[in-house]
Amino acid sequence: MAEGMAAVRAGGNRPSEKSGHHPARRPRRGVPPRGPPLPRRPGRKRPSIRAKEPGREMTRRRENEKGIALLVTLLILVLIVALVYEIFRIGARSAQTGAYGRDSIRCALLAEAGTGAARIALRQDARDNSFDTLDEIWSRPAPPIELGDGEIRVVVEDEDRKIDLNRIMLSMGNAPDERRLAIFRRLLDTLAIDRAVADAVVDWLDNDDTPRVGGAESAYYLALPYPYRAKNDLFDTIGELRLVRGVTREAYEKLLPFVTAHSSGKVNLNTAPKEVLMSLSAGTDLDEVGAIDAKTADEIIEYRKDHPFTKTDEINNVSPFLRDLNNRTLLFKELADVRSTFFHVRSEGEVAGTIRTVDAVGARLGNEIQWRFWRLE
Ligand SMILES: [Ca+2]
Ligand SMILES: [Ca+2]
Repeated sequence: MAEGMAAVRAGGNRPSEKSGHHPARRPRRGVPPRGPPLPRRPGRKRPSIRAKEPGREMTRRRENEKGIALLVTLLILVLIVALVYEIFRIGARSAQTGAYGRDSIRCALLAEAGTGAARIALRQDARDNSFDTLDEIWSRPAPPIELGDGEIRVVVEDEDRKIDLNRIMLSMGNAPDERRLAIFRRLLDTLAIDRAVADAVVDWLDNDDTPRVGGAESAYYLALPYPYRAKNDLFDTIGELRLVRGVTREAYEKLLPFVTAHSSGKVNLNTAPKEVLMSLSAGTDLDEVGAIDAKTADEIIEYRKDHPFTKTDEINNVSPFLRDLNNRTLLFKELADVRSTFFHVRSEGEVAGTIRTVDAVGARLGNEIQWRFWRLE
């Protein structure tokens, strides 16, 4: 404001100086110059009235000067009004920005508080039992938490209900685990997505630059309009899938509920959706004893509603086919579990229409939650 006033004063001084008759100033239009008259332009006569009536000329000059003074005053007024308006406008805008910033910080704090609530629920659940189902303190849909004029909305989902794309690669990073690759292929079949996506994912993960049949390495990605290299390493977030050849927006949205980049590597039989359960019977198991089809997956889902699995062998109770599959293969022992280790927490804080979200993945180890991924949106 002090600056504004200084500007007003400075702006006000300049025109008044102009109105003073400083000898060095250039003559302005309409203001007769002092000193000797300017040479006349050839062929142009001055009005004879000026020569004949010097008294009236003086009066006009004074009137002219008065008119200019009035103009200058008006100009100063316009300037002051413009400046006041500008100061008011900037003030109003910064007041708005301040309110937004304050709400934004409060929203972020609320969202963070939501992750704290999720952490407490997950720790409590670990004390309650050693299996994880869709009907527990962390997994039941939680109502919004009202806090003052703010609101927190938290959704917790275990990542172990999904297929871990990073586990497709063997630990040396140079070859896929064929059984896990077959599981992913089966998921692609179920979702009606081109199987070649599985080969492109393997190329994305493996540390060589030799493309598989149907896959893609840097040579392919570098020829794209916006070129980039194949990662040749594990996924940090599942969003990276969008960079992989063949993963269109449509394919990505289909895959999103069923794939993860952070899990124990074992699918939780208590929480896995139908599409994931149907993928589990891939690979050699398929040739030997048949596949978990849609009907068998439905039987598992129906059974676990009343009888949550407390150990994987309880799959034997669901149907003779599943007992046979379990006894003849190591499928459930090696690739399935009844508990979850990784949890995705999405916590929204809202104040007066402003929303901030924490998107996080935590690993529950014993009774503690370690955040492995954390993003404030
Ligand atoms: Ca539990
Ligand atoms: Ca590669």
